Amino acid sequence: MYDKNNVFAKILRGEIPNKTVYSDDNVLAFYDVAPRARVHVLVIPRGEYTDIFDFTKNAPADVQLAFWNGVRNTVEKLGLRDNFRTVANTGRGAGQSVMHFHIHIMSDERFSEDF
Ligand code: DGP
Repeated sequence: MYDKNNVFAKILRGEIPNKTVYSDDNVLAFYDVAPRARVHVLVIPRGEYTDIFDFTKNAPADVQLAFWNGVRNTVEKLGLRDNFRTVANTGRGAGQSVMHFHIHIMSDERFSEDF
């Protein structure tokens, strides 16, 4: 069940400050407070969804489309067109610590040498 007191809900309500990268009616993207890459940004829907299962099962199709458009707009704004990773940790066991659906966008010069 969605907890309205999770930190991202507080960020969406303006109760906790954030460094915004991109914002629109459906999406907020902001820098991760504990970056694990040269660029580390989180993209979240404004609606109340706990994880990727909840979001893809219960969010209306237009909201889901708007979310992915927001992800792309964020990537374009960061200038990361061909050098980034996306991660959606799902469940405590997989390291999800904030139970509001979010996508990590991470980029580091080393990525191009990894593959
Ligand atoms: P996850 O482990 O996938 O649930 O990722 C949650 C991320 O949220 C984690 O990388 C740290 C970040 N985070 C937690 N609290 C805050 C906060 O108050 N502000 C910001 N900008 N990021 C936060």
